[in-house]
Amino acid sequence: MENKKTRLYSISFSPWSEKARWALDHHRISYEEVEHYPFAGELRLRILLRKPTGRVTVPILDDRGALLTDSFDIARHADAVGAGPKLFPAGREAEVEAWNRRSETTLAALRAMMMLKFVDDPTFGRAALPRGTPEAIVPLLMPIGRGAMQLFVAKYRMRDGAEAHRAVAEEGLETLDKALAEGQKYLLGDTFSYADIAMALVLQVVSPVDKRFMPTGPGGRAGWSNPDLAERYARLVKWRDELYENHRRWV
Ligand SMILES: N[C@@H](CCC(=O)N[C@@H](CS)C(=O)NCC(=O)O)C(=O)O
Repeated sequence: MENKKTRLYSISFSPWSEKARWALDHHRISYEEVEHYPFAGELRLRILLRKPTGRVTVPILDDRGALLTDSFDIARHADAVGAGPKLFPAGREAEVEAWNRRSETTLAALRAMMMLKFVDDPTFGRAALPRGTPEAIVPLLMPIGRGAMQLFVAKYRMRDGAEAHRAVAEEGLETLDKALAEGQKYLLGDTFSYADIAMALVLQVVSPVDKRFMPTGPGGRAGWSNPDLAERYARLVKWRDELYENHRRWV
């Protein structure tokens, strides 16, 4: 009688959603994707999670009633129920988890830098408006778009320690750069793992991956790129591109 589908609530262009999607696709797990719209979609998530207050985020996996509310938990679940080679190789779970923590802090810092740039620079004021908003009404809607971005900045407390974001981002990228210094393909050395997925997605906010693999978010490539970091860590961007070519071909 259980014929509910597995559903992934996600944002098509969000690195966190892509981490979960990649793990699910790696294991050939079939699921239906439900696009989440920040703010507009929040009530639906609160009802799904029965969580009236506190922060709710995507990705969320609803595997026929079992709810997983973090990309890392979704990846672990995919590894447990899926068919592909393990993304959390036996005995190396702690290493993968440490890389995921690094991914979270680095990504949060890079996202905060990007959002603060959007909020403070009027040329990105339209980034929060839906694609296809008619040009004629863009000027009228700009203040609403800007207001939405300010709420987003507040939700994730991005102004807290605003000066520290860059240092945190650089530290994360530097650690990744050192770990790959010998030119190895994978963070665990010999095998592709969730550590690679988690750290590859950090680079989405340094230099977005080719749009064959995932769409670039509002603000476009210019908004999502960080030219000086992309230049300094060009080797990492290349590493990420190769990972996509070799391990994300069936999207
Ligand atoms: N630790 C969480 C973080 C997820 C997260 O920050 N999600 C953001 C991605 S932009 C989100 O849901 N934003 C939409 C919103 O806040 O409505 C995970 O890995 O799943």
